[in-house]
Amino acid sequence: MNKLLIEFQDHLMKSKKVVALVGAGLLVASGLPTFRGSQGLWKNFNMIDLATPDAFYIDPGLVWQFYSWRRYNALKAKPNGGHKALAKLSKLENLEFVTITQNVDGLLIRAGTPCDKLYEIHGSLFELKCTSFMCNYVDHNNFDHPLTDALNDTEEEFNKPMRKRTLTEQDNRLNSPQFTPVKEISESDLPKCPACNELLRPGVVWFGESLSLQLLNKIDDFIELEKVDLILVVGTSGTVYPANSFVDRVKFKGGKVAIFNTDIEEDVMEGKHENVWGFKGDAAQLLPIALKPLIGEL
Ligand code: BV8
Ligand code: ZN
Repeated sequence: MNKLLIEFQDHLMKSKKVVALVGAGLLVASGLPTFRGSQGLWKNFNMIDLATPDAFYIDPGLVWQFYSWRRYNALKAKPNGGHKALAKLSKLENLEFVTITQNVDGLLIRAGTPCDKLYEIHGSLFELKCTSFMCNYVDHNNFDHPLTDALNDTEEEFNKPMRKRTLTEQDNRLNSPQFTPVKEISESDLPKCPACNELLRPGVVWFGESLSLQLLNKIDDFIELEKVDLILVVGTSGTVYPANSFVDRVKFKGGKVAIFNTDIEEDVMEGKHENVWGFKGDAAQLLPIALKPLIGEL
């Protein structure tokens, strides 16, 4: 077991207050894509271009097909070892621990994380809310698929798998995965509010939208009132604000940082950053090992 891991586990055992900041890297082992890097695409669209109010305003049918595909795949996905390790940590009596997740797929809840220990700061794919300013209809746990007939066959990003036949060279060239073209869906065929019949939207926070102030206040209290001894930074590129600001705030108040990521800077790996550990690899594999002294076997 390497020296840095033992050092980390020593600190973990002595910690009274821990927070985790989770990103899309934790989803990879469950078969869900990250936002950046090669997987940040859906059909030929950049995911972060679709996760905006403008995209929804301009073409709600396109954005609903994207979210219908996300909902379907998140429902099909299973929590992995990383989700289960964090869920187990959040159930320990003698440790104050909360998870801040940027992910919207609900896998941490399905892994057993108590709701009062989980801050889903970017919302949830399974929350639907009305777009009308005059209406406050929200459906918090909607797992229906498809949400409307027009949104069926949004399960696959590519064409249905071709029937099996020996592929010639020519076929291969022709057979690069073709996107099922995005359908034109009129607003009347999209999910509607049962209270006022206006258009429903996914209950996620889009780029340019503010996060729930209530959640931000809870996170502020957790980080500011009493010192956090350790922040676990799991599978996040740290590009999105304000999520990325929590790490510096914990560090600023004397907390230590443990990064679990397939992509870690060399000098962090070599322990050259004071109070920062870097563990390179799949978070789904690393977390059960790193947290074992507290959570035991999964
Ligand atoms: C706000 C929900 C203010 C939707 C998401 C210019 C500069 C700086 C900031 C800004 C700017 N312009 C705009 C901003 C602010 C903007 C922002 O930060 N933009 C970024 C792109 C620059 N932020 C906002 O708009 C936020 N709101 O600031 O409001 C305001 C105040 C008042 C009034 C109005 C406005 C709202 C941001 C929320 C956006 N919504 N998701 C949806 O999911 O569809 S964010 C989206 O990206 C996902 O939630 C995702 O989780 C998140 C962050 O990405 P990561 O989780 O880090 O994932 P990523 O793919 O980036 O990285 C994966 C990582 O995992 C990598 O590091 C990789 O190495 C690693 N990895 C891969 N495999 C593994 C692994 N690690 C471990 N194991 C593996 N197997
Ligand atoms: Zn409504």
